[in-house]
This record gives sequence, structure tokens and C-alpha cells, in this order.
Amino acid sequence: MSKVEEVKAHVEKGKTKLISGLVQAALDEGDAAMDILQAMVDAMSVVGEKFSAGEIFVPEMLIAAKAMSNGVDVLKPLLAGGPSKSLGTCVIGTVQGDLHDIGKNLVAMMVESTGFDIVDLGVDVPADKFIDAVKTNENVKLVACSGLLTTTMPAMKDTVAALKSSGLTGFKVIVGGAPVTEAFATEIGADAYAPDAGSAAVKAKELVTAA
Ligand code: B1M
Repeated sequence: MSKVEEVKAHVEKGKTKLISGLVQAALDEGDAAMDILQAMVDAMSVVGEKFSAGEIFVPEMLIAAKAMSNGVDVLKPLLAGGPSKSLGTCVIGTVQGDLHDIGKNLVAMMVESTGFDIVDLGVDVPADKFIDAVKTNENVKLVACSGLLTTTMPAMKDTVAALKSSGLTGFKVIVGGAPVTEAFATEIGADAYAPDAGSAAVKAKELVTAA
């Protein structure tokens, strides 16, 4: 089994203590950081499938998520190096009612690497907290909302509506997360949608530089 395959298997099994060493070993063997990241993302898909099939439960999902986060910590310096000139501030969070943060953290990391300063509001973020962050932070050019549950898509819709009717200006809104589609993003009035962290970073830069 290659080191990357080992990383994937260990995330699936939630081997939180071993994963940092394995990721480092994969890097040392010459595997690319993006390939190791993709292996961990694939592992989380397997975890999700096992959860859907009733083979594992919430605690196992949680431990796998912790293992992936530990692995991402090792990769972060390699993935997040970026330009020093700021494109502005990006306020990011997972919408109210939703506790999933791995995808949101990856988006934050990639958006940061294109030149944004990040204000990360965490998970379960109500609309008014997004609005407060736009008011209280300097030079906010982008608000990024993540959501992983179909049940929290209405919260995403409410957040975008609240931001758009707040009277605040000078920023764009980007949304994403597994159940979110381009059509949904358009329907709720977001300025952009991205399916993954890499394209979120590209869209973020386009939105701000085109404004
Ligand atoms: Co949850 N969970 N979970 N879970 N969980 C899912 C999402 C689920 C698909 C699993 C399944 O049933 N197969 C399912 C949702 C079904 C649905 O709504 N359609 C589900 C469920 C049901 C639940 C609970 C309700 C379970 C329960 O309690 N019965 C519960 C809800 C809790 C809550 O939020 N209120 C729950 C809880 C949890 C844990 C807390 C245990 C844990 C999260 C821990 C954490 O995040 N720290 C967890 C996990 C780990 C998952 C799975 C297995 C993995 C999620 C993940 O991290 N993926 C997930 C199954 C799956 O995704 N296949 C599942 C890896 C990550 C890199 O991908 O987050 O999709 P993702 O991010 C991607 C893109 O979506 C995109 O870019 C990222 C990277 O490229 N993206 C954006 C994300 N945000 C973006 C924002 C953007 C642009 C792109 O612009 C702003």
C-alpha cells in the first residue's frame, strides 16, 4: 500500500494520532500535498457512505473528521502560501444549525492563499453574526457561507437575504457545500457558487477584482 493509500485508510478508520506522521511520511516520499488532500477528501466520502448505510455512527464520523483535520494541519503550510498583497477581508462561516467545518476550513485556507485576510466565524453562525462581522471588520470584500446539510439550506438562504437587505455594501457573497448547487445559489441571490475549495478561491478573486 502506498503512503497516500495509507493516509486514506487511516482517515477512514479515524486514526487521529497516527495521521500527522503518515501525512509527513507521504510528503517525505515525494507525494504532492494536493494528492494527499484529495485522498483524505475521498476517505471522508467513504465515511459518509458508511454512515448512510448504517455501518458507522456519528462518533465514528467525528473521529474521522478529527483525523482529517490533523492531516490538513500538516499540509496547511504547503497549501496556504500566497501573495502578500491583500485583496481585502473574507468573512467565512458555516451557516446556522450546521456543525460541519472541514470543507469550510479548506475553503478558508485556499481563499487565504489567493490573498484575502480571513475572519473565520466558525460553525453554526446565525445571519446577524455574519452581518456584525461585515460591520466590525475592515475592508470586507467577501462573505463566504458554507453548508453541508439539506436541512440548513434554508439558513443559507436567510443569511444571504439578510446580508443583501442589510444596507451594507462593498462586498460579494459566495456560497457552497455538498448540497448547494449553482441553481440554488442563483435562486437565493448569492453572487457566486463554487463546488470545491480550489474553485472557491478562483471565484473569490474574480469577484473582487471584477468589482
Ligand atoms: Co455529517 N452529514 N452529520 N457529520 N457528515 C454529512 C454531510 C452527510 C452527507 C452524511 C451522510 O448521510 N452520508 C449527511 C447530510 C445529509 C444531507 O443533509 N443531505 C450528514 C448528517 C445527516 C449529519 C447529522 C445530521 C448526523 C446525525 O446527527 N444524525 C449531523 C448533523 C450535525 C449538524 O451539523 N447539526 C452530522 C454530524 C457530523 C459530525 C459532527 C459527526 C461530522 C462533522 C465534523 C466536522 O466537520 N468537524 C460529520 C461528518 C464528518 C460528515 C461527512 C462524513 C464528511 C464531511 C466532510 O468533512 N467532508 C459527510 C459525508 C460526506 O461529505 N460525504 C457528512 C470532507 C470535506 C472536505 O468535504 O465538507 O463537502 P465538504 O467540503 C467540500 C465542498 O462541499 C466544498 O468544498 C469543500 C472541499 O473541496 N465546500 C464549499 C464546502 N463549503 C464550501 C463553501 C464554498 C464553496 C465550496 O463557498 C463559500
